[in-house]
Amino acid sequence: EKKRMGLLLMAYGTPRKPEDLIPYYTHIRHGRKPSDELIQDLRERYEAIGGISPLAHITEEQVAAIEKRLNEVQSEIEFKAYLGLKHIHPFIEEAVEQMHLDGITEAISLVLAPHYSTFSVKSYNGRAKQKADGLGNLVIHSIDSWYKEPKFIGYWADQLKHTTQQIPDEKRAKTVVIFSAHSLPEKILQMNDPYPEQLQETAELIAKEADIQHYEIGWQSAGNTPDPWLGPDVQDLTRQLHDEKGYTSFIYCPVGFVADHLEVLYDNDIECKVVCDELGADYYRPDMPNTKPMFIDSLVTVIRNQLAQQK
Ligand code: FEC
Repeated sequence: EKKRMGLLLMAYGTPRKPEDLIPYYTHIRHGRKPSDELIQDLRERYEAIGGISPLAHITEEQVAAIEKRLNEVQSEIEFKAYLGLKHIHPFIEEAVEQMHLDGITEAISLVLAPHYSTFSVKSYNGRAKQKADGLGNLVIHSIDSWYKEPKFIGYWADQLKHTTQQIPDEKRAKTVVIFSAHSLPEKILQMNDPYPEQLQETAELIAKEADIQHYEIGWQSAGNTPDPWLGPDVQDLTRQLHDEKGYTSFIYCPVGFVADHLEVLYDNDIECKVVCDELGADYYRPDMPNTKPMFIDSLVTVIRNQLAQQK
């Protein structure tokens, strides 16, 4: 009999229907109900991208594709994938409970976000482990970050080569790539959080492989709270780079995310595009990884490397 193992894939989660929006937003805010104004603002952003985020189905497709590929490329272990979400059903804890009910005693966990932060990956993996410890007889081996995986870097490098080819020769010298991730409160810097460094390293690796001359790091989608967030914000950065360095073509690579969702379809494709239009600059945003085979393969490799390390 083949050995059976669980594969806990965790992601942010998104409202699946309009009624989910308030409980979802309240969960993100650690139980504090958002004001009517904040709710309206969020509702309008979802409406601007077509009413509801495509993230729900993309995440499910990613989970199915990873499970399928992982069971194709090796025959030693039969993996069963479970989806656990941070802010909506099925919650991380529910996924862990289901694994336990299915008789799984050993699992690997991976978050569908490449960089480690105490605010993101640490909390996902922490919640999974806490639930597993409570249930007993279930060991979870967590993967903390996977941004360095060469096929992941290769995915974005290929995208950038493709995008660059669409830019007329005479505009190439005035083209800049902005690599970005979700902003976090600045206080993570005092905690020695590796998040900013990991984004920087991701940018360097991709730029090197795609032979990019000009690139910068930016932060996006900062929260609506009074404390300071990591900057520069991608919109401010766009204006600054245009004014100070004369760039006229901007390529946005939101490498902290792996799917089409609100933070990309609104914060990049609408907000950054508006800034570019205002400046008379050209806007480009390569395709997100979603279920592209090279991306799915990159995660399958990460999982197999983790497995090899455990032996
Ligand atoms: O529905 C969709 O299509 C978008 C889903 C979505 C993703 C996502 C990724 C990350 N977030 C991270 C951190 C924070 C922090 C706050 C925060 C707030 C929001 C709000 C929405 C939202 N996030 Fe999110 N995030 C997504 C959606 N996020 C909606 C609330 C409205 C707003 O502020 O825009 C601030 C919480 C607070 O107020 O205290 C912090 C991080 C990621 C990337 C890593 C990951 O995917 O886990 C970090 C996708």
